[in-house]
Amino acid sequence: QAYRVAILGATGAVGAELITLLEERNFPLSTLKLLASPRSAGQTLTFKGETIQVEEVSEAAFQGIDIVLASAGGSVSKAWAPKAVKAGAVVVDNSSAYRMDPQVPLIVPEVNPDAVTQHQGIIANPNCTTILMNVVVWPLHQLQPVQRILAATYQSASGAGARAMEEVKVQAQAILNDDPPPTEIFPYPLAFNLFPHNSDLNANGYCTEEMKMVQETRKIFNAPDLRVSVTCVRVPVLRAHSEAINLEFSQPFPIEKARTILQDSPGVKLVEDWQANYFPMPIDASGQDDVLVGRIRQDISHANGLELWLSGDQIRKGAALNAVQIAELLVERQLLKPAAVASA
Ligand code: 2RA
Repeated sequence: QAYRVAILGATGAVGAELITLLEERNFPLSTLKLLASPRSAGQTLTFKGETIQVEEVSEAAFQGIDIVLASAGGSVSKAWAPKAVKAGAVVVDNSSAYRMDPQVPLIVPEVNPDAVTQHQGIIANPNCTTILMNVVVWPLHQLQPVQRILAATYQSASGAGARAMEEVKVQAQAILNDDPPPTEIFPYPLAFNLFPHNSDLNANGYCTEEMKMVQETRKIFNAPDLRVSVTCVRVPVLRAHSEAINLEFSQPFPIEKARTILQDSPGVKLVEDWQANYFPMPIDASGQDDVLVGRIRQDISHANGLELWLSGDQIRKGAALNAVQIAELLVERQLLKPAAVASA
């Protein structure tokens, strides 16, 4: 069987990766519709050698579509996802609009694939940093439940979109020319600099990006009381996020056991060469499906603590690949007709 697929937000960085992945993974589709805002409509993109014109999103555009892969921001998803569901499609939404809605499954296929059966038309793709962390922590959590997670992120420009990636290059060139770096997308120069993630600050002092990692991990792990604390930082890397993670268990977690588990875990690649001091780096993670993890070591400050370091492609596993894997789950489990139509 082949499905009729639409990508909403086709002209963005994640949209481009969705097109690549549908082609690369030979997703069983009969038609691919590319949708975007009026500003981007009319552009042409290529899928399997065929030129497709990007259409303006509209209610009519969802007629006859089975799956919508949406990556056009929260307000676009809020406006259009219910309409797509009403038209009979299942929406895999990459925005934060529905992630914490109790009616909406939030899925990392390596962690909680069975949640897909609960969908009522919309399935949420978690935040990039959550996905990367969850793929690595979950297999360890299966052996010994983690009690507390402390993380710091090193987030690349790609997390803010294609224009942000371009901005860093322009800033770098300007600085090398002794000119002031332009700032349009980012609030401050990112080239040769870094800054705490500039998402909205909450009353507790954490920014929204940090709270996403806390709340989404609890939902995905089905561990509402899990203690998680995160500091998110934007760094002048073009693509692929990195994270330093400290895990606290209720008893010591043998390092060799952690290595063996991670070596055998889906979606994870162990990258450790202690002699060469070679560990995961964003340039190696870019373009890869697996999250690279390494530098696994005993926390010298806590007998039950483990330290690890990861790099993962934010556009791929942190967004587009995870969404396509969810769509593949829907196909495998024959769940493409929504159990109930979400209200508009
Ligand atoms: C970032 N993609 O890196 C994320 C936003 N949630 O900023």
